[in-house]
Amino acid sequence: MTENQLTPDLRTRLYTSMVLTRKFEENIVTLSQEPRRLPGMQILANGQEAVATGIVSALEPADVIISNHRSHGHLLARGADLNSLMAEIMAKATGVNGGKAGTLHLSVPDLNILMTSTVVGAGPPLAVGAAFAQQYKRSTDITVVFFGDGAAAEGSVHEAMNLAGVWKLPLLFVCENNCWAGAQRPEEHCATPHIFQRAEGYNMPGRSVDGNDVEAVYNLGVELVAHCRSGKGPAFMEALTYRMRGHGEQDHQHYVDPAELEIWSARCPIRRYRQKLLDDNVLTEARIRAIDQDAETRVAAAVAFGDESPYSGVETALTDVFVQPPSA
Ligand SMILES: Cc1ncc(C[n+]2csc(CCOP(=O)(O)OP(=O)(O)O)c2C)c(N)n1
Repeated sequence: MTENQLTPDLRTRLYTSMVLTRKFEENIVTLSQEPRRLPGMQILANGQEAVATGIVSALEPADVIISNHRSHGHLLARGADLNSLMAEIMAKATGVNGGKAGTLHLSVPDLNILMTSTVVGAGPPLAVGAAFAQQYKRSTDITVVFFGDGAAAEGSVHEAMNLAGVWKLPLLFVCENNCWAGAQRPEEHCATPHIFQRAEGYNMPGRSVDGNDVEAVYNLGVELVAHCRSGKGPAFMEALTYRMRGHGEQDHQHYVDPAELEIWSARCPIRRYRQKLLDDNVLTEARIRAIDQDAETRVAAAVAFGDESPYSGVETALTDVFVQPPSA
């Protein structure tokens, strides 16, 4: 059951989840700088951990998650296994998708993470399908879909919002407005500075939140998830946050004003929350060090697991690619 009260235990879990994501991705930064360690492009959500942790913590395990290319935090907050996630990013056979998805198309069906996709704007229409299935089966589960401010300008997202509004689907749209879409600012592709206001046009509640404040995200998440679960239809959240690294690790973000980065660095969701938990006497410095160290140890073990695992063989190239249709 999702807790409505921010108990010390829940607050500790929110902190732990964000730290784990940060450490996991910091290791990916290191690996991506070493020759031939990681195949392909690495896209990280450094600075956006509070959105993933806050929303996913407000869900029930049976709720469906659909995400985009910046997905590690969503998966880790849901409890994805670190070893098989790291192995997947390394394209190893022991990866959660047998090494074939890599970081950009991860899925963990056992945890109801149906898919993540780097096709910008692809998630919301598929989330409409997942939420329609939930409604059709009269289940109380909901679907949440994560996408960026750039994706919010895609026609597919508007169509998905419209259909979800027409059919009153149990679907929470979460737009992570991280102030960038590649090298484009929201004002270059969005006609409004307030993406959440579009929700009104599709007959659903739309709210915005400080996406670097994990408790604010969690509290609004609980409220909007309850709305979706109650049968009243979809809801929309715009989480205002910032992409602290380049679009991908190959992007050295020369186009970003260092002063702006500094302002957002001071708003680091993890540093802010650590201080809050210390001020509120929820955690001690020693306990924080232990949590941080435990995350580091777990991530190091995941890297070792990935290193020791074999690459998937060419003979597996066509397995798990096509679904066998059920026989008539
Ligand atoms: C349909 C499509 N168009 C363009 C791209 C290239 N592309 C990849 S990520 C990206 C930016 C997406 O920005 P946003 O939705 O704000 O998410 P963010 O990367 O900021 O998390 C673009 C244009 C793509 N992958 N798919």
